[in-house]
Amino acid sequence: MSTHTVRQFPESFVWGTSTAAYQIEGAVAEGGRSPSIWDTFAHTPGKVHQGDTGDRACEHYQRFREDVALMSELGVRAYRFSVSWPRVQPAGAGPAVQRGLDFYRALVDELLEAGIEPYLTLYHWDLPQELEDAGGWPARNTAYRFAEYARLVADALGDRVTHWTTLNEPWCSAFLGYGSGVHAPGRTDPAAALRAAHHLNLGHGLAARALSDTLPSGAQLMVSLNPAVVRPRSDSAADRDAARRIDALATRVFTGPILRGAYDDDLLADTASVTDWSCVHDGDLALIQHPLDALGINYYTPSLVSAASGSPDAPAERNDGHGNSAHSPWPGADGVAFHQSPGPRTEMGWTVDPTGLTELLLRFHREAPGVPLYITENGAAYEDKPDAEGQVHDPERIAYLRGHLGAVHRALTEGADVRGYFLWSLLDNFEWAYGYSRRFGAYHVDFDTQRRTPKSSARWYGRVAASGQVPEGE
Ligand code: GBH
Repeated sequence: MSTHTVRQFPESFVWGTSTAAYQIEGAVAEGGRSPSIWDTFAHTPGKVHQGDTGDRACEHYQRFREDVALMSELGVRAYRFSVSWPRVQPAGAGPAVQRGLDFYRALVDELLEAGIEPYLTLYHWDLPQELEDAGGWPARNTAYRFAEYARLVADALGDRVTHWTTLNEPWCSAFLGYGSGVHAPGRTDPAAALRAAHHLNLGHGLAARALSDTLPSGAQLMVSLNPAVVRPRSDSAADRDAARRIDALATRVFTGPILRGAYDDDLLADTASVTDWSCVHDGDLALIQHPLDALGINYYTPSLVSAASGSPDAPAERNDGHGNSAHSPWPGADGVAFHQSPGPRTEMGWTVDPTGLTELLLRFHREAPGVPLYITENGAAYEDKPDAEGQVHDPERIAYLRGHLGAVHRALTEGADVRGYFLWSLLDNFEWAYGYSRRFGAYHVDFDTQRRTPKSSARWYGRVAASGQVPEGE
């Protein structure tokens, strides 16, 4: 008999894993798929670590049955994946390509047969290149195109998918894509980044309406955000103001319109020198504030900020992974410096701090009353080298997961309505600008042989999913 304390999760709690199309599928020229902005970006020299691309990735397009079998072996009952827009609607307009829809129908059927509930995300950053050429997210038309695409997918899969997410982390699409340029399409125009943020919000609202019109009753509509946990470095008024600014630009620029139907006054004032917000038309905010059935939260690490003036840490020349970069992803917040939070770090350099996850869940329990919450991504990158026997031991990842699941449990006991947890990620995959150099998977992938090997964390997570219990230490 173990004497360890055990945290018991509700019977109905959903345990899953998460992926995204460009990060795992490969097969970029199969089935009539056209290039997305990530194909273009990854094939542009100097944009992605060592010139890595998603051309093959995990070959999930060919190996999806094997990957569903991995999930069965793991014992998880839910899978969050994204649909590749250029696979389904290559030009970003016009009719759907049947072969593209067929792939996702086959994937969904394979999941349902295995007793795994599909959680479908419509947009995880792979905009059809043709739409970028027409202006991308800074152009209003992209929001309308997104809603049209949402309707195509809902028409095709609405009879078998219950859980629908419009966007994944629109912050990254807007501010890393058009502000700092470290993500596709690699533009560095602060005003364009803010317009992109508004058009992503509008796209969410229009798509939410299209989904509500199309899907059968009982469907669940959500959006996944990466709200920041921003901590001021000191209690000074200047540092607290820096934290307020980043909270506005990271989180409230989305939750304001989506949850409350308004952009907050402090955000509008902070960004007034960058944009006049004339991209917000009459009626937009009412559309964006479409009722949500659930809110998805992605959490990895908190941010530590201070007022830049008099700070000993000069802003970094290049992106340093914390928010300091040559081109800032924070338009209108030039006076803010980012710092390394104290504590152990993952291979991304991100500080391990589970308390941030409890804070976020309790915050949205307050700010989105009555809206169930899911952690749609959480996880960690570690080195994960196979040993002589080919086994991958990753005790750090187990510790990370144990800590963060403890944080979820704490939020539950304090009243937050948290319904599920999706581990990022099922597989090691294409980690965006880091290419294949960072591994987040429960399964190790050898990118030469495509061999998948469960890490020790996979077995640990499988036991948690099967029992609904998180042991405090082992
Ligand atoms: C998620 O994004 C993605 O949804 C997923 O596809 C990805 O693989 C996973 O996490 C792991 O990275 O230095 O100012 O640029 C992560 C999102 C990571 C958001 C780091 C902001 C740093 C801010 N973020 N981040 S900055």
